[in-house]
Amino acid sequence: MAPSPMIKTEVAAKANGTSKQAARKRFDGVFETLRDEIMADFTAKGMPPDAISWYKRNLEYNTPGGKLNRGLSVVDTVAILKGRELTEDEYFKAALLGWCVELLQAFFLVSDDMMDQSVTRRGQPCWFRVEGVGLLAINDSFMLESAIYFLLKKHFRQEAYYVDLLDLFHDITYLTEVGQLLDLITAPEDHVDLSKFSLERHRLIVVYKTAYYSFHLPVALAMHMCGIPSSSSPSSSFDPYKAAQDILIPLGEYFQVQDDFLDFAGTPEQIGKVGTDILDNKCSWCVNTALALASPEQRAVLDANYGRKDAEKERAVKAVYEELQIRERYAAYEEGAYKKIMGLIEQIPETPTADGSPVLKKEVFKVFLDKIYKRTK
Ligand code: GPP
Ligand code: MG
Ligand code: MG
Ligand code: MG
Repeated sequence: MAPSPMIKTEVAAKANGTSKQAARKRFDGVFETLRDEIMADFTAKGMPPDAISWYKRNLEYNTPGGKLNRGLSVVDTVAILKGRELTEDEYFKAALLGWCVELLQAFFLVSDDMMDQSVTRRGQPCWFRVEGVGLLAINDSFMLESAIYFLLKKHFRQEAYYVDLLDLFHDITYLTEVGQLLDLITAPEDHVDLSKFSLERHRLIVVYKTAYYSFHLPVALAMHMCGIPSSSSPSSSFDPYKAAQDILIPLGEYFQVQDDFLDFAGTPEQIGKVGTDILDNKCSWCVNTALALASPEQRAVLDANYGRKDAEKERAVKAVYEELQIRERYAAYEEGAYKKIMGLIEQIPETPTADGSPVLKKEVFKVFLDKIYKRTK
């Protein structure tokens, strides 16, 4: 059974808000340190002032300023796995890994905005649209990616798990690029072909394009930092990284389905933006669910109106969604996803290992799930 939503008093909610703000401020402070380290190394290479100010502006324009959920979740996961407050050094290292996830995301978003010909990102013009940037943004995105490996080398080169961190970033970058490919060939902006869409295609795109880097990466980084070995003992076949992935990928899928649903059903006050998935020909959970259920007449309406930059046509698509009861179907999906993921979490063994090495905890995943269950923004 899903729990009833937690009732928060106004005071508790406010205290929560304040501590969230404080956590973000501390995390932001680490970014400034890291940016200064990157710039000090760059300057020491004999770079001229125009190059220094360019790279600094690239880092500052594209890395902070988002919701920072991915980066902060590395810190939160390390704290849960350690089961105590972090030392200053542990906090810094966890936050550094968090910022590496944010740099990876910055690299993806700068280039994705060029591929998607997007206009704004995080309330400001996309980097490639900034006066004087243009196609140079391609190189800037590469430099954001390189900053990850500079920071990992500087701070983790001596650790036994350094190579695991490198493998993880490389593997997940590749998987995300695979997802981007699937996304781009399934739903080109300028050519609507709904026969390419399906719920299976949607799942594949979401898992590769979003779930690996947003959900699996932060937790796996935290697990490496806490010294969790890939197999708990030579006699055990349990692999905690595989177990974590088996929960985090469905969790990421569920998260993206929520995002797609809210793009259709959320009010601008709730989600802080106006949904554009129908206008933009997105391979969204909503259209795929509608396609799977539509009568020939409804299918014809979808074919004629989806992905056209026209508010009247968008309304026609939304009317089909309502006829097909997308809201009720989403509520049923959400209950099913919650139960399935809870079931997976319950299977995580927490028994101490013979050699005393740290183990995975159910709480890591429960915190994630509780954060997103029934979210409306
Ligand atoms: C954003 O998806 C794209 C990614 C998160 C991955 C990009 C990967 C690369 C290898 C470049 P989107 O375009 O659907 O979302 P948004 O609406 O935020 O642009
Ligand atoms: Mg995009
Ligand atoms: Mg895209
Ligand atoms: Mg969306």
